Amino acid sequence: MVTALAACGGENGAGGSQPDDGKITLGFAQVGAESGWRTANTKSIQDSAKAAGIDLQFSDAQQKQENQIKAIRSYITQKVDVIAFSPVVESGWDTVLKEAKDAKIPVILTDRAIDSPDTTLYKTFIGSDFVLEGKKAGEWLVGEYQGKPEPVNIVELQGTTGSAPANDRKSGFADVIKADPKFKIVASQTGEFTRAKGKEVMDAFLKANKDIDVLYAHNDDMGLGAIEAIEGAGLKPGVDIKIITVDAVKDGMQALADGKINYIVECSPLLGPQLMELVEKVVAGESVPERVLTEETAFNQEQAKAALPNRQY
Ligand code: GYE
Repeated sequence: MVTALAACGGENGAGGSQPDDGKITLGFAQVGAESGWRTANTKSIQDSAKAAGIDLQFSDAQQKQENQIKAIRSYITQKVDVIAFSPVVESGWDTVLKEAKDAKIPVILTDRAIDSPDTTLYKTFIGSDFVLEGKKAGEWLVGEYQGKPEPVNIVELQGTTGSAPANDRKSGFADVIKADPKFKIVASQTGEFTRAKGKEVMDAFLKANKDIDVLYAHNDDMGLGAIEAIEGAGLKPGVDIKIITVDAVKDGMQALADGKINYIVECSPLLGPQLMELVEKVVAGESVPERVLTEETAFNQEQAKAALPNRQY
């Protein structure tokens, strides 16, 4: 419940003044609807805004930074109380975020980080540790091939070029597997976090590389697209080619339980409730931590079977 009173009477979002009507307006600039993760994330944000009595202005940028910048500018013009967004790429946000700062509208980064050294441009960042996710993927692989000296040929489907999860999942994974030269990334390309592109790029990987042992996909959707390509080439996903993905959305977990994926590192999209708490605190002028981390785990095939019946997304 928002307990703001008209008596506070301040200007919108000056980082401590309550909106005049007692109802907080949040402008949220979403990346798009590229994956199952994103759909679950959007639902979580919409549901929890409703539950918290927050007026949500929502926009979908269709994976384009220019659209996100336009949406943020329109939230500034509308004088919303708080702006939150999930930056499609890491770079290029300083100008628009300075505009928000000048308008005294607090900004919360949600899900993905930006690379600006100026941390006064936003109040807090809530989301996962993507480097750690990449490391978990690498550690599973190292364990899986322990005691086997033969070369392991890996293909990698990267997320959206320039996005925090693509950069970090790549580097975390690379950091762990570099300890043993038998692990070789023979091809690595973006599949834009979508099923369609995951399939298309995996098709090309299969044509260009005779001997692929492992696929590492930066999300479930690209992995699921790649499974279609692998089956189309007459190979058995999960057996002829081992598959590691990130997210753990239902469709991914089902493929894991069915033996078509071998390991999934979880990345929770359910950021809505925590985001709304942060929004309320920021509007009330309370201090918030600079970084809010999401708690996550990872699943093998047996664990996926056990977790599936209660999976929310
Ligand atoms: O892993 C992917 C989505 O930013 C964590 O974006 C998110 C990623 C997620 O499209 O499926």
